[in-house]
Formats: sequence, structure tokens, C-alpha cells
Amino acid sequence: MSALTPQRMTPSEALVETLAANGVTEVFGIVGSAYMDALDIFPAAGIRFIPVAHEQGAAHMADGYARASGRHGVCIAQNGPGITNFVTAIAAAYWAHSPVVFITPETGSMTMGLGGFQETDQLPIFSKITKYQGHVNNPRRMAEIAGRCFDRAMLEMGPAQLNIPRDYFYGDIHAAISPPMRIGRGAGDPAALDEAAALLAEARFPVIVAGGGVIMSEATAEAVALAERLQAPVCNSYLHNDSFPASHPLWCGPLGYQGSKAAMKLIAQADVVVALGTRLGPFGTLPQYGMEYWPAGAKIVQVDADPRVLGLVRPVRVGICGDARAAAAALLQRLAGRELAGHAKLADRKARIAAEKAAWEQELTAWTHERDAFSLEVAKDSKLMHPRQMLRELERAMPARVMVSTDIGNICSVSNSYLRFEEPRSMFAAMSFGNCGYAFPVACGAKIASPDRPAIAYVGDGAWGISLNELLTCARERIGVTVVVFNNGQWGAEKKNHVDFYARRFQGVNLTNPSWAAVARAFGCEGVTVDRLDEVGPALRAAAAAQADGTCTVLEMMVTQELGDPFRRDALSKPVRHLEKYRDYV
Ligand SMILES: Cc1ncc(C[n+]2csc(CCOP(=O)(O)OP(=O)(O)O)c2C)c(N)n1
Ligand SMILES: [Mg+2]
Repeated sequence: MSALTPQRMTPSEALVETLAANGVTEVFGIVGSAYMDALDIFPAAGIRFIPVAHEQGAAHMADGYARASGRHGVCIAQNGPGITNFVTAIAAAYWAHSPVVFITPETGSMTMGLGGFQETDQLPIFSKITKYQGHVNNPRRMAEIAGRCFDRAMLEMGPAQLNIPRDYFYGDIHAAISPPMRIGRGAGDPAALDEAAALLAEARFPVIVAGGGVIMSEATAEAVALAERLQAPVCNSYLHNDSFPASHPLWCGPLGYQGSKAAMKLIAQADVVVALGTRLGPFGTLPQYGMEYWPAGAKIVQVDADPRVLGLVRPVRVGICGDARAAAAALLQRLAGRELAGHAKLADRKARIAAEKAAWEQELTAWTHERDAFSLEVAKDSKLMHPRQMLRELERAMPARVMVSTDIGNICSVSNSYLRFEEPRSMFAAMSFGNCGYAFPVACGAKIASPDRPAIAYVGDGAWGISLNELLTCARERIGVTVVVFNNGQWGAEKKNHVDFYARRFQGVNLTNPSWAAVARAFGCEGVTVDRLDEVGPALRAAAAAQADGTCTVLEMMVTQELGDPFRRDALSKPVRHLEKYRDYV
């Protein structure tokens, strides 16, 4: 049938046909009566329904699926509680710029407002964490509004909600299924590109910051070509370590929290910075390691597809609203055959880049454990592994083409220094929403999108408690992922604040854990306890190999309680108490 010829169908058929027209082959969720009429025909449309343990897991999986594939991630749930369970994961997807379409059946149109079963107003809840909200206000508009949600998720690079009163799945309608609308952005304003090229031609020490936009627009080749033309060092923006190939001589590593000192020392010298596909978020530009590295005097050329982030965090000399790939290509074109002032002292620059990188590697290798008083105390006489050494061993054992998701926590943050990638769509960190419990379900979604690539989740033991229920999904659906759980017996990142600001008055930060390996086995997955450094690499390799037959393995890393630099030094201050009864709490 021609997609544009209206046909007689039911709204459920219109919805499912729209999913198929958008290339949807997997949908994550928990079964519910609200949308059962549509679910019933998923198999006939070539759609696999992946039942999960918790709807938050479904939406995280849709996020991971979208981030790994660049295609839509889709999830669905029962009206009311099933939908409110989506909230945290949709907020996370919003900040990860993931094109997630979340389908939210709502209470029936004829009872809405009467306070019936599983009723809540489902649009306001998501209004600040979606790019687009489509509400099917008449069943005859199902295909139109569903199609728009898919289009907008791509166009606006973020989650779109499709809200459907549950009685609107039924009935007789005439509908046409529109083909997907994909709109290119182009390179941006030619005058701005001219100005940027002129700045680059005159730059003495240009530096590129490669952001998430490089990944989303598949601009790796163009970013490499631009870097090589300029012979400019390239920093990854914070938590986008996969935005530039780590084996490239111009790669310097990530900026920001627990990032690369080489990247920070090099960008500190820049007179022109090309921020390619990055909003220059605050955590990627704040001082680290006691180092104020952001080059305050440098001229910034910022390229981003979202006009709202241009000049938002850092003032820019030239803002270019465009696609990172097209803009990089346009800049290259403008630089062709041009004399570049920065090439005058090229040998010196190359030597500086190599020296900074070598110094940082050496420092990392020697940085076997944390050296603050608390860390030295808790690790003294301990037989457990030092987190940094364990992370270095994991780094060495990483399989080719690996995808790694990382959670929020102290050890996950420290891992930032040890995660290097050769290709885009390889690192899925919990981005600015920063929720513990992100990494594991996201790795599951990524694995389903890219089954041929190894998928590894880094999770702290506290965050693991939030997310481990999806082991059920892995066992039931044979999702072969590897989870590395850092068992330090504490909500470490928050404990660090108690140490630094609250005179070690520990509250709610110490964890009593079961054997996480035994728990994994009880769920029907594999579980391995690793307490020696020489076991780390072999355990990771074995677990990654076992992914091929759908085996999910939990590697429980037994590590000391030492803690790396805190995340929010900027946001905390020593306590002040005025009332007598709280006098000692300083
Ligand atoms: C959902 C959620 N709850 C609470 C927090 C606050 N928080 C940030 S880091 C952290 C501790 C993480 O502990 P763990 O997962 O054990 O990792 P560790 O710091 O010990 O390496 C907490 C509770 C959060 N970010 N997200
Ligand atoms: Mg912990």
C-alpha cells in the first residue's frame, strides 16, 4: 500500500504502522491493559516487545538503544503508575539528547477527571523534560500525532511523549501513514563560517573540543580532518570520551571532572578554541585538580545544532548554529590552501602535545591510590584492590569496539581518566541529570541496539541497589551484558562530602552488601567476585566473551573505601550553625 493513501484501520493499527514506518523493531515496557490492543499486533509488524522489571529500566533501555544506534528508542507502559515510573529516565534521556519516543496511554477520555483508577494528568509531569508532547485528542489523529512525535524527537534531539487516552486505541478510522520526515541542518551561516575560518587561520595555538554533537552527527572523519589540517590538539568534552579516536596523536583526552591533565594543560594555552558540537557544560569547564584551565582570553568558535546553547555557558566570539559534521566540512573547505599562522611553530606544538600526554600517562600509572588522609587511613592494611589500579586493569582488558556505560559515583567518576575509545557511540555516561542507577539498563538497551559489540556497565554498589532488578530482564531475554560493580561498601561520592565538609559525621552512607556475585547467580545470571588485581583482566575478558550467547555477568570488584576528588566542591561549604543545640555540628 502507498503509505500516503488513507485506509480503513483501527487507531491501534495506525500506531503500530507508524512505529513500523519509523523503523522501530524493539519496544521496551511492562505489559498493561491500557495498550494491549496495540501490543497484540507488534509481532505481525516485526516489533519485539522487551518486557522489563521496572518502567524506569524500560525508558533507560530506550535511551541506551537510541544512543548506541542513533535511531529512536521506544518505550511504553500502563497509564498512571507505569508512566510516572518513566519520569527519572526520561529526564536523563533529555539531558543525553536521546531521541526517545515514550508512549503514555492515559486513563480513558470518558472518565478523566473523575478520580478513577490509575489516573493522573500525564502531560504536565513531563513538560520540562521533553522536547515535544503529542496528545491524541481524537482517535482519527493517531497516525498524524504519532508520526510527529517520531519526527520531533529527531529534529529536536530529545525525548518526545505520545499521550493516548486508552479508549482511543479502539474504533474505525481512515488514516494515512506518513513517511518519516528527516530534516538536515546544514553547516550554518556562511558569514559566521567565514569569520571562524579567519580566526583559525590566524590562530597561534588552536584547540578543538569535540562534543556530543560530533557523535550524533557522525562527524568523526570531519573532526579528524579539521584537527589534522590545523594540527590542533583535540579534547573530548566532559563525558564524551568517544568523540575523537583515542589512538590519534592529536587526541588529548577528556576535559572536566576526573579528566585528562594533558587536555587541560593544552587547552589552557589556546588562543582560539573550536567547540565542535558541545554546549560547553559547566562541569566540563570548571577547575579540576586545583587547576583553572579554561583559557579565559581565548576566542571561542562554538558550533551547535541547538541555538539555545550558543554562548550560554561561555561567551563566544563566533556562534554557528549548524550540524557539527557539515560545519567541520565547511571550515575545512574555507581553510583549504590557506596559510595558517599556527603552522609556524608546528614542531614545537607537536612536541608539547606528545610531552603533556606522556606526562599524564606516567602520572596515571604512578597514581596507584588516593593520598588524602581519609583514603590512606581506610586503605591502610587493607587487602582489597585500590580503585585506580583496578580501573587501569579494566582499561587494559577492554575488548575491541566496546561500549561502556557509566553511573554516578566516586569510582565511576574516577574511571573517566581510564576510558578511551576508537569509535563514536561507545560511551554512555549518565549525563547532566546525574541519576544513580543509569548505567546498567542503558547498557542493556545499547546491547540490544548493537548486539555485535561488547557492552559493559560500570556501577557503584549503591547505584547497583537501584538498578539490579533488570538482571531479571537480562536472564529472561538473554541480554549479554557485563556489569562491573564496584563494591566499596558505601555511597562513596556522598561520603566524600561527609569527610571534606562534615567532620566525618557519617549518615546513611555505609552499605551492608550481600555477595553481589551470589545475587547475580540467584537471578539466573553469572556472578564472579574479583579481589585480586591479576584477576581483573581475565574476568573481564571472559565475561565479555560470554556475551555472545546472551550471558549477563556481574563482576563484583572488591575495592578499598578510598575516595577520589569530590564532584561538587563548587557547591558545598563548611556548615554554619546558629542554634545552641546544633553548636557541635560544624
Ligand atoms: C537517584 C540518585 N539518588 C541519589 C544521588 C546522590 N548520589 C550521587 S553519587 C552517590 C553515591 C554513589 O554511591 P555508589 O553507587 O556506591 O558509588 P561510589 O561513590 O561508592 O563509587 C549518591 C547517593 C544521585 N545522584 N542519584
Ligand atoms: Mg559504593
